[in-house]
Amino acid sequence: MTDFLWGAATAAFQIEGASTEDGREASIWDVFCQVPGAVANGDDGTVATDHYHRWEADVALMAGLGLQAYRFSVAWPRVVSADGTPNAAGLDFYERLVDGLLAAGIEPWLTLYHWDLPASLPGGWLNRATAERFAQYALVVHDRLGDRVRRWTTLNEPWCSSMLSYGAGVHAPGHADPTEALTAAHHLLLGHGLAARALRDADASASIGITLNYTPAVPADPTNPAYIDVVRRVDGTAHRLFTDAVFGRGYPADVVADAGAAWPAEAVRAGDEAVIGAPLDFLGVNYYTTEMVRAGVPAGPSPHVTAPEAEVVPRGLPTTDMGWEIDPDGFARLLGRLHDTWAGPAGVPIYITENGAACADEPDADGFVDDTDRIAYLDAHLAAVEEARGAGADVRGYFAWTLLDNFEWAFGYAKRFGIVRVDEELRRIPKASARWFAQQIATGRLGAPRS
Ligand code: GBH
Repeated sequence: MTDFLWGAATAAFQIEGASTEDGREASIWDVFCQVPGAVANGDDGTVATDHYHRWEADVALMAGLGLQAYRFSVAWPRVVSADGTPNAAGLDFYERLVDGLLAAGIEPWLTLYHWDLPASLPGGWLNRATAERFAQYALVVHDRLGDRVRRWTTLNEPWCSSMLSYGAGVHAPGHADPTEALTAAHHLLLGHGLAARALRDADASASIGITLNYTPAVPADPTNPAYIDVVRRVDGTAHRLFTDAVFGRGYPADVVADAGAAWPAEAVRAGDEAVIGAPLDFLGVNYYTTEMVRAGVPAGPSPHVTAPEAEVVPRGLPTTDMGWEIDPDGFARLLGRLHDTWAGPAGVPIYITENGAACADEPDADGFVDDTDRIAYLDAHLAAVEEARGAGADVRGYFAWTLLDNFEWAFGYAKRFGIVRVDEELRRIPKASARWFAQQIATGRLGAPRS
């Protein structure tokens, strides 16, 4: 298949390590990892997979798998200092990486923000100035790499860096306040719009996108109006708030109304929504699962700031090692919806920028993991992509999450999403899924047709 791009994805904080080297400053995740109880086992990102030192071997590994593209993120605190000056040594690292990828025939897909905000920025995403700093940072990276990197993603999953970070308190910086969550969401989206515009002005031929995460909700009882309404509100803040905004439609009126007094009316200034709706060249989609929900009783801080009573009802579907239910049909339906509602009308193609599974990997005596469960997950979800394409969705590529076992945020190193195992000595050992994925790429086959 010639019109389909195959790759794997990672994120800086999850793999790089070298957290104080070559002038890298602290990110909010370095700080959060120090909070007792914030991250499983007290894990942190100081070493991670040591990709900062092993990038060359990692690029060779990617080439061996036949990856056509590699999605990685730049660590903002590595390349811009607290006073705003570019850090040449940090930029050198990404230049080496990009040059190495290009030499190996692998297209670099660069994400500017995958959650590792410089800890020095006052107020973090609660401060409007951070959106402006983000656009300046985008230009610093573009100045160095714009002649070689054609694919630019502003943000990874702003829902997570607002709702999980400022609403539910489970991601850095660990706040739990609905207004803060919505304020952070607005400033993230404003940063996206400002950076997209700055990159476009600097480079008319750059391809610019954003990656959003989607966890479709379905009602536990489709005849219960209260459940249908809770699904509408979950979908409102999790999906429509972000997708409508980046496709130039402004914030959905029902979400603003549902937020009520929690809506950050002062933060949202005249003209902001137009900035956020800057034209896009692609939509990145991250998908892992769907959730059946009902209206329950609010129990502590919720990422669903306009639906705190949303309660997940297990359907009895098989789950991954995260406890997330496996639902490839939900993926096919989601892609149809995204194409029909947003991407298609805007003439914007979709790329799957993350999809994958955490599995309870059991290495054999040689350290090899025969992860048939991960293969089954990837196969079923690739088949869902094929199905959605057959139904007309313009999906042009798929990045497996993730290349290497890595730092899984609040779960530390306890959860393994890699198609390549990273052992205690940080050795890379391709799992059965890596071999399988390499075969899929070689044959260009998306997946077995499903009955
Ligand atoms: C992505 O986040 C991240 O981009 C990536 O860095 C991360 O390693 C990867 O996924 C795996 O987690 O949370 O139980 O309510 C995905 C975040 C996952 C958030 C699914 C919503 C719904 C189930 N999303 N989750 S739950």
